[in-house]
Amino acid sequence: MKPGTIVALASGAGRAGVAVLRLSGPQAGAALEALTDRPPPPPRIAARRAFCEPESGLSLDDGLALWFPGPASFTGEDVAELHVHGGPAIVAAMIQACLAVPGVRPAEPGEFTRRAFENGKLDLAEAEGLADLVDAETEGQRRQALRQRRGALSAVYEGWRGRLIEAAALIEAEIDFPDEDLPGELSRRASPILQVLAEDMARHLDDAHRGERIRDGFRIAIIGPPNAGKSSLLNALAQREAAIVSDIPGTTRDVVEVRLVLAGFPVWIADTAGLREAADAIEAEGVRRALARAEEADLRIGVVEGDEHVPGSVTSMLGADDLLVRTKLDLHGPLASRRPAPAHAGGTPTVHVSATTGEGLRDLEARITQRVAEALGREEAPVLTRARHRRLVEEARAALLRAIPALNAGPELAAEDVRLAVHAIGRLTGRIDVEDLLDEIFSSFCIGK
Ligand SMILES: Nc1nc2c(ncn2[C@@H]2O[C@H](COP(=O)(O)OP(=O)(O)OP(=O)(O)O)[C@@H](O)[C@H]2O)c(=O)[nH]1
Ligand SMILES: [Mg+2]
Repeated sequence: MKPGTIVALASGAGRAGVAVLRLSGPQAGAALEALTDRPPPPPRIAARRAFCEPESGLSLDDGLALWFPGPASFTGEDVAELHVHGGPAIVAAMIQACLAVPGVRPAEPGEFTRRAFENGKLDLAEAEGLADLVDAETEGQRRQALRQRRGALSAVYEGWRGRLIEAAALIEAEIDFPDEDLPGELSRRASPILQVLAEDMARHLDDAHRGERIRDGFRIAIIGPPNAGKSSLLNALAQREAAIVSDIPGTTRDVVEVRLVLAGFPVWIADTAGLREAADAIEAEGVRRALARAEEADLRIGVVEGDEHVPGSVTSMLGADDLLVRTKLDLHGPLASRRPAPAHAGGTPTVHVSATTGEGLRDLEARITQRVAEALGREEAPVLTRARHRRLVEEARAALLRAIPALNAGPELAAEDVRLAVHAIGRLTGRIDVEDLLDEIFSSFCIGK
C-alpha cells in the first residue's frame, strides 16, 4: 500500500448542492482539526463546522464534518468526511487546504477502495461489485452489483476454494503418508469432490454471459438489404435522429449504435450498412462490419421492405430467437387487408411496422423487451460479471478436468493441477497472488475521481 493520507472529492464533479470530500490515513484527524480548529466530533455523528484555511484562518465554507476512526471505517483507517456546498471554487479551496496539512496528498483513482481491500474490508469480487454499483445506470445493473457488493459472488468462490483445499489436502496426504493397506484410498475420496466442483464451475460458466450482459449491455443488430428502412427503424426505436436516412441505397456505411434501457437493462441497438455486393472498398468494409456485428449480437433484427423476398444474406443470420421486421407498412396497405407475408424459414417471428406512422412499433418494442427480460431478467444464483472471473473459472475447471483422470494414475500427477485450480479461484476474490492485478483493477474504478 502506498503510504500517506489521501484526500479526494467523493461526490461527483461539477456544480452541486453538496460536495463530499473524504480523507483517509493517519493524518485524517489532524487535517480535520486543522480545517475546523476544533477536535473531531464524536465518531459517526455529523457535526456542523466552519471550515477555514489552516495557515491564514481564512474562512472557506460552513458545512458538516464526520469522523470515522479506524478500524471501523470504509478503508479500515481513520477517515474524515467534509460536507460542503458543491461549488467548484469551494471544492478546489477545500482540497488545497487539506493538501497543506503535512502528510496529506491527492488520492489516486480507486485508492480508497484499494485501501479497503488491503485492510481486509472487502475482497476483490466485492470491490468490483462496489465499482459496478457506483457505475450502475439501470435497475438490473444496480440489483446485480448490490448482490456482488454484499458478497454473494464471493461466497460462491470461497465455497469452491474451501472444497478444493479439502481435496488437495486428501491428495497431499496420500503422497506424504501412503497407506500400505489401502493404497489410493485418500485420492479416491478426493475424486467425487473434484467431479462435483467441475460440474458446478461448468454450470457457472454456462450462463450465456448473463452477468456480463447486465454490466455491459444486451446487444441487438439490425441487418438487411439497402433501403429497407433499417436506419429509420433505429431512429424510431431511439426516438431521435441517430442515423442518417435517405432514399439512396447504401446510405449507412458504418455501424451506428444507440443505447436504450429496456426492462431495466442496458441495451445497445446497432444499425448497419445494407447487405449487397459492395460498390467500393468502403462499402465492402461496412458490409463486413455489419455481418460481424450481427454474428456477435444477442438478438438480430432482419429488416426487409413490405412483402419482399428475404435475401439469403439475411436468412442465413436469423434463427428462431431472432426477429424479422417488414417495414414501410404505410406504403403496403393496412395489415388486415393484405395477404399474409410468406412465413420465414427458420421460424423467425415476423413483425410489420411503419417507421413513418409508428404503426407496429409498440408490438416490436414489446417483443424486444421480452427477449431482453428472458435473457437477463432471471434472478438466480449469483452470476459471472466480468471477463476476469470467466478466465479464472475456466482455468480452474480445465485444471480439474486434467486432475480427475490423473488421480487414477496416482496422486502426484493430480496434485499439481489441483494446486493450480486453488490458485485460480484464490485470485478471483483476491485472497492470493493478485499484486499484479491490483493496479489495473483499482485504477479502473471511478470512485473518488
Ligand atoms: N413511407 C415510408 N418510408 C420509409 C419508411 N421507413 C423508411 N422509409 C424510407 O425509405 C428510405 C430508406 O430508408 P433508410 O432508413 O435510410 O434505409 P436503410 O435500410 O437504412 O438503407 P441503407 O442505409 O442504404 O442500407 C428513406 O427514403 C426512408 O424515408 C416507412 O416506414 N414508411
Ligand atoms: Mg441506413
